[in-house]
Amino acid sequence: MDKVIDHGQVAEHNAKLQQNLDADYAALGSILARRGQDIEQLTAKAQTFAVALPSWGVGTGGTRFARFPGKGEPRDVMEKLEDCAVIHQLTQATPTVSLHFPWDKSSDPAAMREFASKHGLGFDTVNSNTFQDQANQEQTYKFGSLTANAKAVREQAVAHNIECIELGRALGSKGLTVWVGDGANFPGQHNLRGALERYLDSMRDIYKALPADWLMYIEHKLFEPAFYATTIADWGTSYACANELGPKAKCLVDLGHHAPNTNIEMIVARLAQFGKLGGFHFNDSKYGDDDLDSGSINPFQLFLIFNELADVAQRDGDAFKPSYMLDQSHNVTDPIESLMSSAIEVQRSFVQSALVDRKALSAYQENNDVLLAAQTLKQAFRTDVSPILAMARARSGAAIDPVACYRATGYREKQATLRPPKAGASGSGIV
Ligand code: PSV
Ligand code: MN
Ligand code: MN
Repeated sequence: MDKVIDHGQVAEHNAKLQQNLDADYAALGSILARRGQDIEQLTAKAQTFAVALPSWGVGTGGTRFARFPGKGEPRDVMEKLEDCAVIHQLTQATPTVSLHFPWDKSSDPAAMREFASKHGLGFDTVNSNTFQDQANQEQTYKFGSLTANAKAVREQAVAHNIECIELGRALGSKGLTVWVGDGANFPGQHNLRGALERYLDSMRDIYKALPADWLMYIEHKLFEPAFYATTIADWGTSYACANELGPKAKCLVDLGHHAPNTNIEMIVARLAQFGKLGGFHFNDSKYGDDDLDSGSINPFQLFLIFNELADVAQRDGDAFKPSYMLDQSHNVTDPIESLMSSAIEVQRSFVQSALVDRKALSAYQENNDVLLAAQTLKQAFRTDVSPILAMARARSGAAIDPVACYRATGYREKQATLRPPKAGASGSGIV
């Protein structure tokens, strides 16, 4: 398999760190053994973890005030794939890329497929974009897309989603994520119920175009860009719509799309209970849809979400396979470094959740032993599983310390000369 980073450089990096890692791994192994846990099983589990990369995340994002481009940013989808290949090579935790159309529309999908398969990458769900107007577009989305009053606007938005399915199909994707910013900025701007009726009619047309083995993911978001009433604002609306549409429609939880302090792990539990939990957009936030790096603000929340997922997995077994994707905007860091670190933070929560003694937890719950129930979770959360994650990477041929290894390769400096900036580079400042 082709590698973007020279394999020898990764091996050299790992050779320097292996001895210390072995010592840390042995120490953690004996702590876990005292708790009756087998470190080898946990490492094997860590090696199975995978989260998709957002193609738009490898470019520097921006806010509505400004975008401060980084050096050597990808200028087209092939260069985005190249950066994604680096992230996967150094972490072995990100084997798929989620594309966003029309940003990632390519005149040469065969070249995309070829590059991806040579580098061990696949294509995750595709995302449609009816929250922006594109050059030469006939109808404007200023007053909505799938919910617009004007039939011609709705038809254009539906046709775009169907085109996304076709584009994704040619690349081997198996799902379509639909997020619309549709809503109202003023009370009275539109009929609240009428907007949702039109949304459902549009979504029914898209649903009909789904291939048999595809899923449709409905992504809710509390607000922005609609500041008074967003049509698909919450998991309840998302759930109701997914139910109306049918079994191939599921709900997608983007962690940043809720009011501060919302109990997201409970939303996860509810959606899973009713068979509608489709997947996640991982990121972190302090105030709103901040799109900060996963685990950078509230790692305990991330852990509690994975604790719920571990509960579902125990109940439903292998049948339960939600889709995991990062959805972040990197404004002040090198996006490759942020995405590698974020994938590892999500993987960390996945492994920590496997440390929870589920039998003990159920017994404490049964006996109303609140303190020990809470401490059971805390003990797992407090355990530093870094040596497990590093060992999983070393054994999978990735880097023990991905950021250090990446910096040592000089990849970004090289790209800065190979990829001179292009005005209006793709990727979004809208997140
Ligand atoms: C909207 O805030 C969102 O989370 C949706 O997933 C979009 O597709 C993405 O960000 C990029 O704008
Ligand atoms: Mn999202
Ligand atoms: Mn978002």
